[in-house]
Parts: sequence; C-alpha cells; structure tokens
Amino acid sequence: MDAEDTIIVMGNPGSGKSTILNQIVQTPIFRSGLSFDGTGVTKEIQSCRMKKMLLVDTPGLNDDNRNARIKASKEIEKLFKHLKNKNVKLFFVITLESGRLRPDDVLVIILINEILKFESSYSIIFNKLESSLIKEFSYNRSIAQYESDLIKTRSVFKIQCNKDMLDQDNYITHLDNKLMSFIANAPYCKVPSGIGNIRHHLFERDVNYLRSEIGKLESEINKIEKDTKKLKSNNK
Ligand SMILES: Nc1nc2c(ncn2[C@@H]2O[C@H](COP(=O)(O)OP(=O)(O)OP(=O)(O)O)[C@@H](O)[C@H]2O)c(=O)[nH]1
Ligand SMILES: [Mg+2]
Repeated sequence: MDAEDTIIVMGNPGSGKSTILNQIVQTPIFRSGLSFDGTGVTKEIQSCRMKKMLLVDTPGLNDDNRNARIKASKEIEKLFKHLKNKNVKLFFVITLESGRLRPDDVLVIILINEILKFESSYSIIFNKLESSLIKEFSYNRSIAQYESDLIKTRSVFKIQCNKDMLDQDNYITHLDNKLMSFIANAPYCKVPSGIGNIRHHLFERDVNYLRSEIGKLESEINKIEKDTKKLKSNNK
C-alpha cells in the first residue's frame, strides 16, 4: 500500500463528484452546484490533500458541449499519464434514471477502463438514490444485459438522495463514516505506463444518432398532422 491513497472520482456532469469530495473534506474546496450554461461545473482536474489522501476531482466526461467533452477527456488522459505505474483508487459516480443505469454512465466506465487496459479494479458510487432503490438496486444485476465481465465490480456504495442538497451550490452536510470505510477498503488500480486516447467521439455518435432519430420522429409527426388536417377538411 502506498503511503498516500490517491482517490479519483470520475463520471458524467452533475452526478455529484465534487459534492462527495466536499463532504469528505467538510469544506467546499471543490466547486459544485447547478450548471446554468448546460456545461459541467468542474472544468479541470482539481486536487486536495487530506489525512494521507490525495483527493482528485475530474470534469464530467460526457458534457453536452463538444469542446468541454474534448477538454475533459484531455484532462483525464493527462492525469493518468501523470500517475503512470501508480496504484490509485478509482470511483465512478453514477446516478440512475427511473431505477435504470444510463447507457452514458456505462460508456464512461468502458472508455476509462479501455485506456487503463481493462486490468484495473474500480468502485462505483450510486449517488442521489431514491430511498426505495437503496436496498433493491444491484449493479451487477443491471449490468448483466451488457454481457461483459469487464465492467463488473463488487465494490459498490449507495448514497441516498439528500433532498436538502437538491440544486444547491457548495453544500456541506455531515460526513458518513460508512462512506469513509468504503473508500478505505476500495480496491487499487495500477495505472499502466502507456495511456491512449479516450474515445470520446463515441458519445457524439450516440448524440448524433439520437438527433437523427428525433429528426425522423419530427417529420413523421408533421406528416401525421398534415394527413389529419386533410382528412378534417375532406369531411367538412
Ligand atoms: N438531492 C441531492 N442533490 C445532490 C446530491 N449530491 C449532489 N447533489 C447536487 O447535484 C448538483 C451537482 O453536483 P456536483 O457535485 O457539482 O456534480 P459534479 O459531478 O461534480 O458535476 P460536474 O463538475 O459538472 O461534472 C449540485 O447542485 C448538488 O447539490 C445528493 O446526494 N442529493
Ligand atoms: Mg464537479
């Protein structure tokens, strides 16, 4: 074990990465909060030392803004290049949508594991979970549909949604000791010496695909509206 644990949080914008780190430090060192311009709050790697831990915050990877997405990828690549051959602890912070994993979050896990050569162990923190899901939700059960052992992990922690925190900036609440012991017991991942590029364009393809599907739906709706108008005027 290294003298100092390097704790890296990763994930998509708004999942609560910076907020979690602020709870650990009990000070709003990492900027967190609502985004008003549709792009992530954390733009660059930010770190802070605390009690034999180096806490590292990263920008949300799949930002809606293409330039921010590219910048976030470059920042993360730079971080891992800097940490080459080191043992670090990697935490993906994820939120659910109607009790389901979001494909974007799964893609983040896959793309980061890809540059780490799929040899790493990592942890997942489910954040902002509805109380009904705290017991029921199982990561490995929901990941089963992806039919890949590469994205399985046993190191999972769930954080219940804190209603007081909703849309707050730099909010600090009491620190959960269970979170601290989860972090202390989380597996290490050895960063390889060669770090490739994050294939961030895969997010783009998804967005473009969605755009084209939305376009198709819009023209179908237009056609239905026209046909309905025609039918109505024929019936007059
Ligand atoms: N209700 C609730 N809101 C939360 C919780 N955790 C974080 N939030 C809110 O979610 C918003 C986004 O949190 P951040 O910590 O800035 O998210 P981030 O992952 O660092 O986002 P980027 O820096 O944009 O990548 C903030 O308004 C937080 O107050 C939680 O447990 N419950
Ligand atoms: Mg942040």
